[in-house]
Amino acid sequence: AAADDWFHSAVVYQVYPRSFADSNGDGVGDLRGVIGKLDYLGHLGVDVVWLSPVYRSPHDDNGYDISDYRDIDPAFGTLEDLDELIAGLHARGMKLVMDLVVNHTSDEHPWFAESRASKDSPKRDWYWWRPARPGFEPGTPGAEPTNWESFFSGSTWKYDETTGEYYLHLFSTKQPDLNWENPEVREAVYSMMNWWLDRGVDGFRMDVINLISKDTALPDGAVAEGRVFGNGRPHFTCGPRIHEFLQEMHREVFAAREGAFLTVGEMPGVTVEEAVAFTDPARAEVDMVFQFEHMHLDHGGTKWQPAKLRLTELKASLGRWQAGLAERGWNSLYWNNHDQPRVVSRFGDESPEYRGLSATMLAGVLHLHRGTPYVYQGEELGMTNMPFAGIDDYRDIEVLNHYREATVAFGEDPAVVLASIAPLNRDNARTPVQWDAGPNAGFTSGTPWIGVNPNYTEINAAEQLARDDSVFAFYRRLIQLRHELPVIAHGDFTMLLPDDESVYAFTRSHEGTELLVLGNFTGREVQADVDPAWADAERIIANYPDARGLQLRPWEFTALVRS
Ligand code: ISL
Repeated sequence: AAADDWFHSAVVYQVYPRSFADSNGDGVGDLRGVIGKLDYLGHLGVDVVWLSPVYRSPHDDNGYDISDYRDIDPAFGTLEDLDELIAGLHARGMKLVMDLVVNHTSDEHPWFAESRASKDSPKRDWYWWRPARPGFEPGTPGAEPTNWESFFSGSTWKYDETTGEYYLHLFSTKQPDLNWENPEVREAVYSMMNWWLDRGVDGFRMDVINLISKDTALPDGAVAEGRVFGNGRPHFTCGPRIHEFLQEMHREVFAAREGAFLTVGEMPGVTVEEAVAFTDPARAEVDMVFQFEHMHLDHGGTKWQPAKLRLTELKASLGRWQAGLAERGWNSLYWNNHDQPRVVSRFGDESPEYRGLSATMLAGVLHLHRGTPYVYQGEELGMTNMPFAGIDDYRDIEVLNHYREATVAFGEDPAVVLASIAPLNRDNARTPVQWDAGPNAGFTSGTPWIGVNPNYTEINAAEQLARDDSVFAFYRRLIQLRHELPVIAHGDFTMLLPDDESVYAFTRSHEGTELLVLGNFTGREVQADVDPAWADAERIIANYPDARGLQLRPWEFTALVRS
C-alpha cells in the first residue's frame, strides 16, 4: 500500500443496526438508536463506522436481501435519519461506510420481479436463468441446472413456474444472484454507489464481492463423500472477470472523486496471492479484503463440526497473510463480525475468572498486527456467545435451514444437531448490545427481536465506562496507540515462536523503534521464550496492572517498545 494511506492508522467499528440500539421500542435496533450512541463511539475513538445493511428489505437474511437500494427500511428509519447519522459522524471526525450487497438482490426487488415475469423481459438477463438439466422433468429432484450447494443449505437453483426455468441463488431462495456479465447491471450498481457517495457516505464494505464473476459455462462441482450436492465454489469464487469488474467499478465510482474513501471487499475463499492483486494500490481495485482463513481453523469438515483451534495454525495463517501483503496490498484484521461467534468464547475463556483477561489479550494481539483493525459491536465490552436454549430461540436463516435439513432430510438427532450448532452459529453475534444492567440490557423498551444474553447484568457498557481497567478502556487505549505510534500503523511484522502452542509473539519495527507483542493463549503460567533483554523494555499496554518480565500469567498480554 502507499506509505501514506490514511486507513493504515484507522480503526473501523461495525454496527449491526438490528441489534445495536432501539430508539422506538419496536424491539429492532434503528438509525436513531445509532445516532444516540455517537458520543459513545467518539469516546471509544474509532475512525470509521461500517453500517450493516439498512436498505429496504424483506429481511429474509436480516437486510442482506435488498429490495430497494436507494431507500432506508422503515424498520430502521428514513433517509433523513441516515443524513443525520452521516452529519453526526462527520462532526465528530468519523466516517461512514455502507454495506454494499450486489452479488444478489431480494427476490422482491423490482428488477427481479421484471426479470421473472417472462423469458423476453428486458431484465431477463439481469439474473441467472437456466432451463432444467437435459433429460430431466423441470422442477423434479436432480433437474437443477448444476449440482451446486447453497451457502444456506439445499440447491443454489430455484425452479420458477412462471417461465418453467430456474434462477441461481448462492444464498437463500430470496437472494437471486445478479448477472454481472450484463453491462446494464454493472451500470445500475455504479450509479447507485455514486448516489450514496454524493449523499456523503465515505465508502463501502462489499458483501461477497469476489463471487460476482462466475464461470459462465456453469460446470457441476465435485461431490464430497456422503454429500448430496456438489461444491460449486471453484466456479464462482474469484471468477474470470473479477478483477476487470472491480477495476471498472473503481473507474466509474471512485477515480474522479477527491477525498478519503474506504473500500473493503468481503471475499470468502480468497487466497493471499489473489488478495495482493485485489489490494495493490497500483491496480485500483479495493483498499483491503476480508479473508476467512483464520475463521476456518476451528471448523471440522464444516462449521457445524466444530474443532479445537491450534495456536500454531492460527499463527501460521495470520503470519502468512502478514508476509504476503508486506510489500504490496494491505490486510484487514478481525476476530468478529455479524457472521462469527464471539471471540472470547471462541479463542479465549468466557468464564468470569478469565473473560476480561482473555478478551483484552485477544484484542491486543489482533490490533498490533499490521493492517486495519475492525471492532464488532459488543466486542469492546467482551460480549460472549449466547446460551440459546432451543431451536425456537434462533433467528438466522443459515442455522434454521441447516437444522431443518439435518433433522428432517438426514434424520439426525435434534439434540445432537443443537449441540453442534451452538459454538459457531451466527446468532451468537447478533444478540442485543448490552448497554446497562436495566431491562433488556438497555437495548429496547419493547420485546427484543432476539434474546438478550443473560450475562448483561455483569457485562455491560455502563459498568465498564465507570472503570479504567475494563475491556472497553483497553480497546480505547489500543485505538489511541494506533493513532499515536507509527510503529503500529506502519511497522514491518516478524512472527516469533511459530511452534509454541501457548504464546503468540511477534515484533514490529519502524525507523529504529521496535515493538514486541506477547499474548498467552492459555490459562496457565508460561515463559515467553524471546530475547531476555526485552524484559527491561518499556511497557506500552498490558492487561495485568504490574509487570513481571517475560513470565506470562494466565491470558496475560503485554506490549513492549525499545529504540
Ligand atoms: O458465515 C459464513 C461462514 O461462516 C459465510 O458463509 C457467509 O455467509 C459469507 O461470508 C457471506 O457473508 C455475507 O453475505 C451473506 C450474508 O448472509 C452475510 O451476513 C454476509 O456477511 C449473504 O449476503
